[in-house]
Formats: sequence, structure tokens, C-alpha cells
Amino acid sequence: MPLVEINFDGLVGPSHNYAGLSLGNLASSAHAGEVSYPRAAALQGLAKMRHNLDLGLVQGLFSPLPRPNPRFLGALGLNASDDADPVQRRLRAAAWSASSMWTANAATVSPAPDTPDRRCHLTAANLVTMPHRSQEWPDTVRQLRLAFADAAHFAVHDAVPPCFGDEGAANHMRMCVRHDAPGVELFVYGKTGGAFPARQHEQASRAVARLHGLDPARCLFIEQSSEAIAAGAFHNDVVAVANERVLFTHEQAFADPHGTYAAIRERLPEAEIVVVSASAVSLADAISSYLFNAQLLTLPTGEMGLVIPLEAWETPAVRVWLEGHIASNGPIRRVLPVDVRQSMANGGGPACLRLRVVADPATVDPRFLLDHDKATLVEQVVAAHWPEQIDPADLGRDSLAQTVTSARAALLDALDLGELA
Ligand code: SUG
Repeated sequence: MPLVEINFDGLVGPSHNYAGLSLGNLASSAHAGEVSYPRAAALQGLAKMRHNLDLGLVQGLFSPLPRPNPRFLGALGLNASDDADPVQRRLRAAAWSASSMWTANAATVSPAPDTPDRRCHLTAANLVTMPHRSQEWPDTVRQLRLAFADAAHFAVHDAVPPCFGDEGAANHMRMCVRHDAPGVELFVYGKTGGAFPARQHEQASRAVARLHGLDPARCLFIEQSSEAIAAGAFHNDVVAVANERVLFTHEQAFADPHGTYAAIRERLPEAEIVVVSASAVSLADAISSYLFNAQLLTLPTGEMGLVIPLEAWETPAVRVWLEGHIASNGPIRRVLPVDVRQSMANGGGPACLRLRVVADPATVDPRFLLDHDKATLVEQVVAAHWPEQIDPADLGRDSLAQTVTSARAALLDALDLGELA
């Protein structure tokens, strides 16, 4: 099979909860303390994966990481069930976080057509800005090294040093005429100084580009606009998404939008840049609806479809814009709303839940590829083992820790992924 785009979704883990850990992520703060529904959340994610399979696309699956994380708790001198002071409780909640479901933050990916050794390079993201996310990368890299073990086709790099925050593919876009053609890689970083942290450091992006051996002439390092970060765009993928020759972006996504568009066109004359103006959809509506946190996909027909969260379809200004775009024959030909409300309440839309890897599926460990039969198997495991609900006040209870741990073990068993136990 030729190189195709494979979307690897993270299965929502059994400890999915709303602890309000992500400053600058407005949904995470707004839902802090609420009861979560891990079983429903995982089933919503699986339904989205099935939706992509039904569109005729290749779909992958990553498993949740070990939670509560004994390595993280041990390094902090905590255990899973201390009844501790508020600061320690927050650290303990971090050890329970199911945040690895948002695999757009797992790694940055440069496919083979962009790299000098013609292998697909992946660098795990260090996610150092948020303590609950900073614990992910060593386990993420283990999973990546298993899924992409074929050294003739893949190179998996450790995270860049923690002095430079890196959030992976959420701040990286690739544009090309076709997925299997050489691309232009766009790295978007933020500058600190506003009310909310800028999570992506320019030097982390530059290090990733060097590690992947990218041609500097085919890379762009773009500053994210400070107003976007201040309005809650904690990652660039909350305000822009690209697929092949199309960039779909809010006009306030970048510090220098016109310079950015010109630089893209210079490197990829075929680029089509679809800009949504603030007068059509305000930054606030774009961020609360997650219009841009969408999967912009090339469908088997060659048309592009946009998988959006239901929240976007239900936002009047967004719907008017999308209907106008379709009517005017813009490059997005189909709008495909999906229900991922449990993830959305923590700031994770359809695009956060997936990592795009352009590769030949035959070179990927088949245990990480999904078909409908495997989706049924995983749904059965989720139905039998995932907690129905979690109150954040219960994080730390021994019985819940046991439920969550054995749920993950049942999944790894069903998927024959004992190496990740
Ligand atoms: O890092 N939320 C995640 C959402 C990640 C979204 N990913 C992309 N945009 N690609 C984050 O802020 C919330 C966890 C909590 O509050 O319990 C959280 O980590």
C-alpha cells in the first residue's frame, strides 16, 4: 500500500476525570470538580474512530498510559491514596490524569517524503508546561517504539530537553499537494508574557526540525498570536488546521497573519488558505465551539471533509459560516459533526484526540491498527471494565485505583499488548 494518512486516536482512559489541571484551557477550568463519565467518554471516542473507518480511512489506536502513575507519584514522594493538603491533592490528581487520550500532543511527526533518510520521524513531546502532562512522554515513547518498531521506515526520538516546552503535533502543521509528496512543515510557537502560559517554545520546535533532518527551506517557524493564547487557544490546533494544500485558520491565529500566508505560498504555490474572519466568527466563538479543532481529512473521493465537534455545529455563527462555505464551493466539501462531549469538557476536540502519521499501514505494528471487529472488542472491554463515573473527590481511593488499573490491564490483554503493562 502507498503512504496514506493514518489517524491514531487515543482511547479515553478509565481514570478520565475533571480535576481542572490546565490553566489557560478554558474548558478544563470551567468543568473542574464535575463528575466525569469515563465509560461514555471512551465509547464516544470509539464511535468517532468508527465514523472515520466508515469514511474509508485508515484508523489507528493508542492505549491509555498507566494511571494512577506509580513512577510519577513515587518521584514526588506521594502514594496513590494519601489524604493530603490541597497542593498535594492536585499533584495526586495529576498522577490520575487520563490526558494521554489527546494524542495530538504525543509527538511531532515528519513523514518520509520530508526527511533525508526517507523514514518517518517522530519526536515525543515533553509537555513540560503542565505537571499532569509532563509525566506522559516516557510511556508515550514506549508505545511509539512498539507501534513504529520497523526501523527501515520509522525513527522515534526521545523528547527534547525540558528547558523548552514542546506540545507535539498540536503546534505543527504540514502542507503538501498530496500526503505522499514532500511537504512544508509549519511549527507554531508562543511567547510568554500573557495571562496564560505559552506552551510551545520556539527552540523546541527548531530542535524537532533538526532532529528530523528537515530542509530549513521547507520549514516555517510561526509565532502564535498572543491574543489567541489570551483567549484560550492553549494550542495552535484550537485556531488552525491544515490538510494537504489547504490551511483552514482563524484570522487571529498568528502574530503576523499576512506574512505567514505569504511565506506559505512562497514555499507551496498550490496552497489554498481559508481564513475565517473575526467578524464572521469571533475568537471567543471559535475557541468555545472548537471549529478549528477539527479533522480536516481527504476522503477517498478526493474531496475534503471536516470532522467537527457537535458544539461547533450548534454554535450559530459557526454554522452560518460552514453553510456559506459549502454553498460557495469552498475546498471543504463535507461537514461531519461528531459527539465527543466528554473529551470536549476538558478542552479536547476531534483533532486533539488523534495523531496523524503518514505511512504505509503495512509497516505499522498491526496491534495498533483498528477495524470494526477490533472496535467491537475494545467496546466490550470498556463496557465491562471502565468506571461509569468519577467524582474528582474520589481520586486517591484505593478501590478506584484498583478498578482503573485492572481496566487498563484488561485492555492490554485483549489487544495482546502485554509489553506495555
Ligand atoms: O493539555 N486537557 C488537555 C487538552 C489537550 C488538547 N489537545 C490539543 N489541543 N491538541 C490539555 O490542556 C485537562 C485535564 C484536567 O483538567 O483534568 C487537560 O489536560
